[in-house]
Amino acid sequence: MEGRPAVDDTALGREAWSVLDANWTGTATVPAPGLYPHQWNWDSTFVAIGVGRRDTRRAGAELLSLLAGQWRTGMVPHIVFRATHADAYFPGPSVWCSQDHPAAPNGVPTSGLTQPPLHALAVWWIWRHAADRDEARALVRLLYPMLVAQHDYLATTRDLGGGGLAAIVHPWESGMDDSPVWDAPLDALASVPRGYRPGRLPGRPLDDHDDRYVWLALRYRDSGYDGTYLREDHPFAIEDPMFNGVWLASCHALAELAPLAGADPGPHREAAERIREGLRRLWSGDAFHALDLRAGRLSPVCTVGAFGPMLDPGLPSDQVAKLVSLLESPRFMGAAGYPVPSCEIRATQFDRSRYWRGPSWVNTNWLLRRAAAVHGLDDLARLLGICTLRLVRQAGFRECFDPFDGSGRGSRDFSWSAALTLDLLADNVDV
Ligand code: 9WN
Repeated sequence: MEGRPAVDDTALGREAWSVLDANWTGTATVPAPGLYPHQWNWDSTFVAIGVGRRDTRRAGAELLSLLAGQWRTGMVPHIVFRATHADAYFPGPSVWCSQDHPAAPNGVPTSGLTQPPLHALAVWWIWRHAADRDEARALVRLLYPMLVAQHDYLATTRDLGGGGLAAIVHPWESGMDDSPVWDAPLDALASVPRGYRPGRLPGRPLDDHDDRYVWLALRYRDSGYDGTYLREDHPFAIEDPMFNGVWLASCHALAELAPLAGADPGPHREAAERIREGLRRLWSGDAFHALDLRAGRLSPVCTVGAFGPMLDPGLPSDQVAKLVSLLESPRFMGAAGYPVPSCEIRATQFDRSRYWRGPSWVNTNWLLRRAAAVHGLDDLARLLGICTLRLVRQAGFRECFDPFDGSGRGSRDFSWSAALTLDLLADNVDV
């Protein structure tokens, strides 16, 4: 365990703000200095959720800067690059070649993939907590059409399975990049040449998968980021329960926001119903599992993604009960000193130190806390909040944490860990 004194709430909040200020580029917040020098999609959304508790304007600036990278298809890219640091991260702008695509924004280099659509939920969160309602209302009005375009893109171009869910076409789109859920679909890819990116990052997953990540991204790029190619030829297409659970929550949020923008909430409620119906295919009897559309089967591995659909307030109560019992069992929280492990502990793929294969993360804890609150599970929500604050108090704003002893893993001064700490502190979860 790294030495770090426990700090009181005021000091912890101050430390969180100083991390966020240090990671602020003037227009956006990078996830971590050094390792991730650009703007990432769901990272910035979590940042907006946290900073919005005190500063609506800065939360809005964060989201607007991300949405400056939105493609005319509605797709919100997973990375918006800073031209000044073009070569500081691989794969960078010269690999994605967004500038060659007619739907990409002019002068804003981006990746060609997306990440979990948490944005509408974040905007609703900012609205709900804003001190200055006029400012927040103006922000909602400005962002609403962009959010609608994003949701339309997911509902059309990404409904590859035809059942109302959005498919991810690359592990990076899940945000849980190295999850063991992607192992089998990656292994199933036909003969991927080696050497795209030898020795990408220390401590990252199976080397062979690095080549597969890049190969997959290049195949999509070389199709011209084409929706028909995705539907008919792309070899990786997965309906992920966390991605779709987040999307469903964002549909509910858009329904709440629509009247503020003078729009009809009805279509967002209908979209939420369609996703809820689609998620039924991902239910195995005790949890939600990712559905590999190419192999036609559910992933046998159970991860933190299994709980994503709990973000839906309309999830049937028997499914909620089963998910809570799984979450509290020794497969997840019950055997972890510092929940929630990103992969179930009894899985052969579980690894307490490797990204998304075991460590606990502040952002997924936040999502599960929200899911618990949505179902009135106040004790569970409180426990998740307390445990998360204990992690950052003891180990700092690390990227992720060992679920058994709470020691920090990955980058230091990680933005979403700092920002979501601010959100938890604002809720007084310790009290
Ligand atoms: C690829 C920035 C991102 C997070 C992801 C996390 C990691 C990138 C990487 O870092 O992904 O997008 O280099 O592996 O897995 O959740 O958004 O913090």
